[in-house]
Amino acid sequence: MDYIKEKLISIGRPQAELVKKIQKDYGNKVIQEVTLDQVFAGMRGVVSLLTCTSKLDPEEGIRFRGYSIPELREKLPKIKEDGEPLPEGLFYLMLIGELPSHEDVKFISEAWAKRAQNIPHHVFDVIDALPKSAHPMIQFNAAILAMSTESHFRRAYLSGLDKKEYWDPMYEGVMDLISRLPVIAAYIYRRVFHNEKYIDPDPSLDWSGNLAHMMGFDSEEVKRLMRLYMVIHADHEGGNVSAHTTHLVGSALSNPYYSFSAGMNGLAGPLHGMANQNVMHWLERMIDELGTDAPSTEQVRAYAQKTLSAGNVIPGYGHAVLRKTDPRFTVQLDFANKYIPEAPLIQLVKKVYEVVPDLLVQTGKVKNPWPNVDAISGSLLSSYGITEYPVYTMLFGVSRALGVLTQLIWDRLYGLPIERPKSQTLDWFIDKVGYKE
Ligand code: NMX
Ligand code: MLT
Repeated sequence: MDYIKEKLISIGRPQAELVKKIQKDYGNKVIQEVTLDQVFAGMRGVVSLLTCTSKLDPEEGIRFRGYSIPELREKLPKIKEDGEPLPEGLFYLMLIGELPSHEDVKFISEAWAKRAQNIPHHVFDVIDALPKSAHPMIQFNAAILAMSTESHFRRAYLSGLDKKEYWDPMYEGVMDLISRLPVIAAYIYRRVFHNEKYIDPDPSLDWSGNLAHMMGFDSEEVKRLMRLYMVIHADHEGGNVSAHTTHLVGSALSNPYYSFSAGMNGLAGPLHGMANQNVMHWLERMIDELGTDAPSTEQVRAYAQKTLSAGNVIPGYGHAVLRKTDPRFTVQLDFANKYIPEAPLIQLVKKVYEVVPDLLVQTGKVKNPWPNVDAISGSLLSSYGITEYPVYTMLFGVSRALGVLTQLIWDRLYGLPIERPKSQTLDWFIDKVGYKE
C-alpha cells in the first residue's frame, strides 16, 4: 500500500466512525427548514450533502480544506518560486486535509505519469470512431466511459469485497482516471485541431505541464497558465452540477468512470462549464458586429443590453451561490494584468466588467450581477495561443476531476448510502401551502 493510502485510511477511519456516531446520536436533530421557494428554485441553499474537499462562501468564494485561492498560491508547492502551485498538491490537500510537502507532490506527479502510460488502445479507437466535428466534450466523455473497462472498483465489487474497503479500489481507479485525462484531452485537441499530429507525453513533466506539452505548448508561460487553470477549476463544494452528479451516480456504487462521466455531461451544459466557450462566442460576435476588437464602453453596454433584451443570459456573469466577484475571476485578471496587460481580449473583458454588473442589477431579478470564473478564462487561454474555444470546457473537466473524484473516495470512506431524495406532485405542494384560488 502506498504511503498516501496509509495516511488516508488513518485519517479516514476515525472520521467515518465520527460520521456514524453523529448520525446515531443526533440523527433526529432538525438542522434546517426548507421553503417551497427553495424547492422550486432548484434547491438553492438546501443543505443536503456532506462534502469535505471544499466549501463555498457567497461573499468570499471558494476555500479548499479551509484555504482560499490566494492562500493556495502562497502555500502549495511550486516548481519555481514565482510560478503557480501544482494541482498535484491541491489533490493531496483535498484528499488528506493537510498541506503537502514537495516530496508528496513529487510522489503524486510521478505516480500519475506512470499510471498514464497504459491507456488501453480501444479508448483511442472509440474517440477515432466519432466524427471530428463532434464537440470535444462528446469525445472526452466517450473516452471516459470507454476507460471503465479498466475499473478496479467494478472488479473488486464483483469479487465480494467488504464494503468498508470500497474506498481502496475507488482510490486506485481515481488515481488512474486523473492521471489519464490530460493524455485523452490532448489527444482530442490534436485530433480535432492539429491534423492528428499527436505529441507523446513527457513523463518527466508535472501533470499540467505535460498537458500543455501534449497539446503543443512548450513555453514555461503556457505551463504556468495551465497550472493556474487546473488549480482554480478543481472544486466548488458539493452542490454544483458536476460535483453533485458525480457524487449522486457514485452513490449507486457506480465506478469512478461512470460517475465522473455523468458529472461531465452536466459540465457540458451552457449554464455550467460550457459558459467559458459561450463567453468567447459572445465576445467574438460583439467584435464582428461592432467591427472592432477595442469597442467603446458605450458600444459594449449597448451590445450587452441587446443580449438581455433578446431574453438571453450574459455568459460568464451570475452565480447560484456567489454574491460577489468570483475570486477565480480575480486571480485570472491579476495573472493577466501581470503578464499580458495589453492583450486586446483582456482589455475587452475589463470593459465588459465595467458595464455588465449595472445592467444586470437594472433587470431587477439577477441575484448576483458579478463575473464568475468563465468570464475571463477563455480570453486568457486564447491570449496565450489556445484559441480553439470548444476545448475550454474539456480543460475545465480535466481540472474538475481533482475535486469530485477525491470526494468520491471520501464518499466510500464515509460509507455513504445510495442517494434518494423524495419528490412530490404539484397537488401535494398546493395542499401543503394551503393554496386557494
Ligand atoms: N444574464 C442574464 N440573466 C441572468 C444572468 C445573466 N448572466 N444570471 C441570472 N440571470 C437571470 C436568470 O436567468 C433568472 O431569470 P428568470 O427569473 O427570468 O428565469 C434570474 O436572473 C434569477 O436568476 P439567479 O437566481 O440570479 O441565478 P440562478 O441561480 O438561477 O442561475 C446561473 C445561476 C449561473 C446559471 C446564471 O447566473 C446564469 O445563467 N449565468 C450565465 C451562465 C454562466 O455564466 N454560467 C456559468 C456558472 C459558473 N460555472 O462555471 O458553472
Ligand atoms: C462551479 O465551479 O461548479 C460553478 O461555479 C458552478 C457552481 O458552483 O454552482
